[in-house]
Amino acid sequence: MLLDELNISQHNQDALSAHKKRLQFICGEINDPDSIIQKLEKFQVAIPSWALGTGGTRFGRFPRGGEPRNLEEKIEDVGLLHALNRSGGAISLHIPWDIPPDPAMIRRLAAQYGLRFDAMNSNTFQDQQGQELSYKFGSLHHTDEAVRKQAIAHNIDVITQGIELGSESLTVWLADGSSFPGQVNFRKAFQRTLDALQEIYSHLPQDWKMFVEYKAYEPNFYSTTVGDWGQSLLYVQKLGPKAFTLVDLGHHLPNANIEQIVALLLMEKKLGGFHFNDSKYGDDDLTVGSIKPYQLFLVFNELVEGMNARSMDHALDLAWMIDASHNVKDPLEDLLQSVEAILIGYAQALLIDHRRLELARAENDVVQAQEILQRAFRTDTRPLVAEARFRAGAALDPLHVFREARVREKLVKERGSKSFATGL
Ligand code: PSV
Ligand code: MN
Repeated sequence: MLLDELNISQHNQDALSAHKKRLQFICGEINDPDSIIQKLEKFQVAIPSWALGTGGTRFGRFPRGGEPRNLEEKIEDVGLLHALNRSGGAISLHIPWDIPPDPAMIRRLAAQYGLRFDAMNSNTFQDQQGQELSYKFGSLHHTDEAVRKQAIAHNIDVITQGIELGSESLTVWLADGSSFPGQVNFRKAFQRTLDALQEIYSHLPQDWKMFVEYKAYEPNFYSTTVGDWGQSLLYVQKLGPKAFTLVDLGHHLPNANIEQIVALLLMEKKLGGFHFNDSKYGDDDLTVGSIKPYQLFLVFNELVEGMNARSMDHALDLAWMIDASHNVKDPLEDLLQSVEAILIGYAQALLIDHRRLELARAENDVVQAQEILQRAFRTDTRPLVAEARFRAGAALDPLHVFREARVREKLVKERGSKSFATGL
């Protein structure tokens, strides 16, 4: 089994003394490092089952081989990541890209790797083989009631599959929208979508949550029926207490102040979860923190401050997930980098002295407010993140172990150079 070949303890032994020196330095600089390390250890980010293969654009896709050929192998890959960093203890499925052949067996398999099932994702943005009616002109907002019914039935089916896996939430992302002015009546499209979401909501088990994810554009380019956080918030407020808005970092128009959106949704008790990624021009699903790490930090600042204000559990009360497309990197390496970036940003936010920040704000000391934020942002939190991993039995440097164990080469040998993962 590939997991046994990782040799994490040998690597940790070799890297330990250099790590301890770095850790000692930062521990001398900050307050209560232990409580930060404990929080980092607890924080888990779900890995999407559709991002374990190579992504692509409409111009092409360039896989490097060894991609998981079925759900079992996807679970194996997430298990591998989790063994390396002990921070990816959940997997999020997209139906029908990943229909569990035998839910009880799949649940047991995941548990063997220490994984649970995060949000279930429905898919009414593509037509599937054998599907009766097309989603070309939308699903829940469609003018034809029969199409809406088909999409509702699919979402209910996804909930049923999720119950068997032990998931506790459904994420609905709709591609519904229009590409040309005049194509849809905004008001009627909203109302039809709301009615359909209400129907789906009524099938949620008592302890389930429903996340309504918004996106500014793509695949439609003129309007999207759940296009921004305002529209998502309208839906979830009307739906009820089990419905929440989901923020995907890549789903905003350029320069949107995402941290402010997060702060207000959290205040309204309507922030449900997160899809982490990064982007430069649009929703290009790049590695978390690769383009705008300061934005990621500012988002975490609002999350930490907002969750503390409501005495929320950072690790458990919101759904954390990566949603990216790995076009030119090895997907597993990219996911390791993404989880690392999330933990670094979270750790930096935990360093912020919120009491002093509030004082600076009260005195309109803009310079001091910036100093406080940037002091935390410019602190190298990597030794804290590595220490949290080390305490959890994972690798001090997961990427190094991944490369040293020649994981990709072994996967290509085992699964072939032409294996193809379902997903993006
Ligand atoms: C849409 O762009 C999205 O962010 C949604 O979360 C989908 O479920 C996912 O990407 C995969 O297409
Ligand atoms: Mn998303």
